[in-house]
Amino acid sequence: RNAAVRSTWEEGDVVRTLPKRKRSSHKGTYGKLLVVGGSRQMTGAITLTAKAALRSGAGLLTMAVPDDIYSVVANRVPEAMYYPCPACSGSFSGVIDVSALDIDAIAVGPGMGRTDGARQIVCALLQQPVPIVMDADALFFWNECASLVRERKEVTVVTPHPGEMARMLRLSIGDIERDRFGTSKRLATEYGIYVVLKGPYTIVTTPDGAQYVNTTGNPALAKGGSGDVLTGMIAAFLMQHHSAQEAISNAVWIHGKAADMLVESGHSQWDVLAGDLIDGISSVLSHLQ
Ligand code: NPW
Ligand code: AMP
Ligand code: MG
Repeated sequence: RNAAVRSTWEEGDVVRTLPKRKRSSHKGTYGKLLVVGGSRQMTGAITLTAKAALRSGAGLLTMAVPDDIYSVVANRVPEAMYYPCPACSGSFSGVIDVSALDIDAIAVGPGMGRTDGARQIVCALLQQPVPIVMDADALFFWNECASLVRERKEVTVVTPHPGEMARMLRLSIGDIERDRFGTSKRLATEYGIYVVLKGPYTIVTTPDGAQYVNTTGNPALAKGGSGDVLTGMIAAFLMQHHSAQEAISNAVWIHGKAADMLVESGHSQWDVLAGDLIDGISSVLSHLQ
């Protein structure tokens, strides 16, 4: 497949590319993920990201959250380990030193807030030599951290909704919606990154400009927290696939399919919660098995 490719990503592609769990494996086989985010105003987002990553097969997960929301978050995700950010009162401040942590990938941004400390942490994480998924408030700092992205050798994934994409490119939301393919391709090829432009028919664009359009999902996803779930799924899948494009496209497809299966089995498009999507991951994965 080359840079001219523009195609849909379908169930057959997911079945073909989703890695099997090996009999001779252990938790380290499936990757050690660090998720960074949360603030006093938004304790749920990073919880959703973490749970979605675990439901998507991540082997080990560490959550870095501000010190004073640690107990709330830790109560909700017993499977995670914690790196409470010291002296982070309410939101991130100062730099956390993650260089000593043994990690295979990073997801950063959900519920993080937009403080100066958050910006410093995003910039510091971009210098870690592991794949990174930037979402939500991490994207708010795009223009300040973008030069660091160019220097990265490992996979970088950004997952903007049209509002975030508009801010990143200093365009209007209308400009993005009128040219979803063109604006995605420009960002992906200019920085050598994977761009996931969300919305109905989410587009995944690779650093060489190939584009894959998702075919699942419905307006049940139009509710706070849906994107935070997707971030955890993408990060977990990056650690378990050889191809970043396949990892990202599979996560996006399964995320949409979870919403589709929920509305086909007892839920309506009104009542689905982001947390239900996490349970929905189980239904999709067992359906694919
Ligand atoms: P409008 O005004 O709604 O029409 P922001 P965010 C626009 C956390 N969360 N198509 C939107 O337009 C996140 O993780 C925490 C077009 C507005 O202009 C982040 O950390 C939760 N336009 C933080 O909140 C649950 C669209 O973009 C702007 C669009 C802020 O994230 C909720 C808003 O973007 C949430 O996930 C679309 N599809 N979508 C929790 N439980 O802890 C959005 N816009 O200001 O970057 O804010 O996405 O709300
Ligand atoms: P966020 O705005 O970051 O919470 O992300 C929203 C998620 O829900 C993304 O994965 C979107 O693609 C998805 N989504 C939102 N609205 C719709 C819709 N009307 N149809 C399909 N997917 C949607
Ligand atoms: Mg979001």
